[in-house]
Amino acid sequence: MSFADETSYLSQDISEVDPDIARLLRAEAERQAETLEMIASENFTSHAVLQAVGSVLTNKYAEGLPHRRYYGGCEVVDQVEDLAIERAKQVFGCEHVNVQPHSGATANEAAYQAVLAPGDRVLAMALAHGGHLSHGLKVNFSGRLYEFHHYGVRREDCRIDMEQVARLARELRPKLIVAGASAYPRIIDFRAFREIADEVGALLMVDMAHIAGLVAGGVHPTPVGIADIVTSTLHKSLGGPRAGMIMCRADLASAIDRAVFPGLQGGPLMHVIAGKAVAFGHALTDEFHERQRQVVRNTAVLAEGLLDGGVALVTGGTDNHLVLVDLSTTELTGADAEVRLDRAGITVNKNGIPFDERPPTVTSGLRIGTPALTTRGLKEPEMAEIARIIGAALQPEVPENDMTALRERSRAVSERFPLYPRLLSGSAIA
Ligand code: DSN
Repeated sequence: MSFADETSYLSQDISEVDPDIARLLRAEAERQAETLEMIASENFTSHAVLQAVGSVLTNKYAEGLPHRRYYGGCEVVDQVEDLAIERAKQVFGCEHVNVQPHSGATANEAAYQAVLAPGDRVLAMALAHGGHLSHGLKVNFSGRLYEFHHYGVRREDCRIDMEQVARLARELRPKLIVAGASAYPRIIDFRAFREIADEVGALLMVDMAHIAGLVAGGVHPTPVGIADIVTSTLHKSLGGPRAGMIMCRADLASAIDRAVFPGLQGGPLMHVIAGKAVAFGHALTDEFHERQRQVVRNTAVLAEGLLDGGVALVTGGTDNHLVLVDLSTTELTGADAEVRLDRAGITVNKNGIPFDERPPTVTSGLRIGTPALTTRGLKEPEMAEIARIIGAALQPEVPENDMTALRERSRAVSERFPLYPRLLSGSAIA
């Protein structure tokens, strides 16, 4: 191939141009297919979304908003972004949406920038109790720029302590209250947050990244219409491309739009916005709604099976897409347990639990979610089998032979639900 031969350079397959990366793409597709993916914030996006994200739209600069761009040649991508916006509004019933944030963290950053000045006071859920690092962790931009204070969960039942939220809100008079979590297994009462925000004259923002799919599917109460601003990612329970979005009341629209661009980002990722449009299209289907109901049923069966197997759960169960395993009374740490399950063919992440005495790199918890496997087609019987595998893998001592047998059982489950067969049967991935 001559580099000067543009046609050849442009049209060559990745397996010819870059066999190293091609091999790694295939290896990752095989890893995803051959293991049981239970990281609560992950999902499998559709082939159609992968096609949109891998499209020529990656070539296009489109700074600005549809029909008000700073570049020529935007007539096609304007239609793509219009469709993403229209569909997002249909899915969530929001007054305004900006579909340009690259990620959940940048969506949050833009939302703060739209309504706060540096140093303003914010009340949000503590990361150690299930919040998120962009909700004011000291080493995160949010904790450095704004004066964050944190509420948490009650010691006795690990549910969000709404009395503490109200008390802190009255004492601190924050400009913004943030609700939303990355490791909380129960329904969040957005109306209760609204009442507190109204009482103290604060704005309410909900980061619904984890539960966006459940909200779109009608199996978790929506924060849209209750909160002033709702941020989200697309790639968690919603099952879209890796990216973020911001919804808000109509009167905050221009502040939000200006915070995203030019406040924070340059050119939007139009290929990803096309993937968002496809994902919102999926979310409007009956099949998607049924899948979200199945996510909740699957997690309930997983929780029941784990409890039956003697595995303790934070809050004693779940209402949503995840369970939080409590290892605080065992010798096994979250870090050990993550490795154990990895060896048993199940991918999860160690996670701090409320009032954890172990450091964040070790932890006393595991976060286990069902959205990815539900997308793959697994139902209650498979969840019951997975709960048995996890229960066996978390026993104090697991001989090597038993671990091998557990891995084979996981493999037997995954083999019955092929993942991306069209990709894996071809010579190239994507
Ligand atoms: N890292 C994500 C999660 O796993 O929940 C949150 O950004």
